[in-house]
Amino acid sequence: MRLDEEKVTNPVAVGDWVEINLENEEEGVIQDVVDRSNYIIRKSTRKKRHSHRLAANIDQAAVIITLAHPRTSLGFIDRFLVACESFRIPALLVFNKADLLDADGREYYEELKFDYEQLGYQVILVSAESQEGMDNFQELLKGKTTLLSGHSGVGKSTLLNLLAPGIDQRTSEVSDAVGKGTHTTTFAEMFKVAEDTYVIDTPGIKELGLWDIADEELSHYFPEMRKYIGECRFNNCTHIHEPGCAFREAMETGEIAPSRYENYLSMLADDDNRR
Ligand SMILES: Nc1nc2c(ncn2[C@@H]2O[C@H](COP(=O)(O)OP(=O)(O)OP(=O)(O)O)[C@@H](O)[C@H]2O)c(=O)[nH]1
Ligand SMILES: [Mg+2]
Ligand SMILES: [Zn+2]
Repeated sequence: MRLDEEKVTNPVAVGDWVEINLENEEEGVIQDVVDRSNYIIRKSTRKKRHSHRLAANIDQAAVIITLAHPRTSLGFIDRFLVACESFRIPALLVFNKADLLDADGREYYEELKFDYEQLGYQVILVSAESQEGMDNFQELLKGKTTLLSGHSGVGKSTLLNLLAPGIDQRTSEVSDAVGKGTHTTTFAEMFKVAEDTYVIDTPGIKELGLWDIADEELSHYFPEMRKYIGECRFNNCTHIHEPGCAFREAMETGEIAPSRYENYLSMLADDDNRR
């Protein structure tokens, strides 16, 4: 496979269907990749101006989130959702480590659940430790191919291990000192967890560099902003500081959450992460 024309670091990704010439019973050479129904792509962390395919041909993407040990920021969640919107892949928010939440933590989770459900996303709370919510999770996975993504240490592999006997993905503890995972999973791999049900475990990511989204396109990937597109006083409004901006007005009346608007602005400012 030629790499240089495409500027991707991996020409073939987990989930791809390929044509292969078998040389013997165990080895062969990939000749071609069958057209993908979809894929998720991000900015490569290793090579400038290159992208990296996370996975192809998936039905949904689950972002595994923890409010602590390690902490997942709203900025990360919103970036992930924008990426999924831009690839038209349904996203699922899975908050793990419910067992570590105190009453305030649960309340904060409920607030986030309400906010993100308003936007049309499914949100669940699980614990690989106490197995709370695992039935729910399993139900949402049934009959689909699901990508698991999120920071290192949030419990992607631990959750996967619970989904089917025989899966034995390595897991390891979050460092006490810095509260971060140790990048235990090193490559993406797909597992069958039930009939017609596949789950892709992936290495933890620090941040998700958005790929190839133009400034004027970005708001299209915020469901709550879509209806205000074209409503600003100036038709070239960047929604940053212009008078008569419908986005800012919607934020002041509570139709757009301040954190979502701020994350929108930070994605706009973060030019390098998108081009
Ligand atoms: N308390 C608690 N700990 C959990 C839970 N789920 C996972 N863990 C722990 O979190 C640590 C990290 O879990 P992993 O499954 O290795 O995390 P990962 O997301 O696969 O991390 P990478 O492979 O590095 O991306 C392990 O020590 C798990 O035992 C949970 O629900 N509650
Ligand atoms: Mg892992
Ligand atoms: Zn505007």
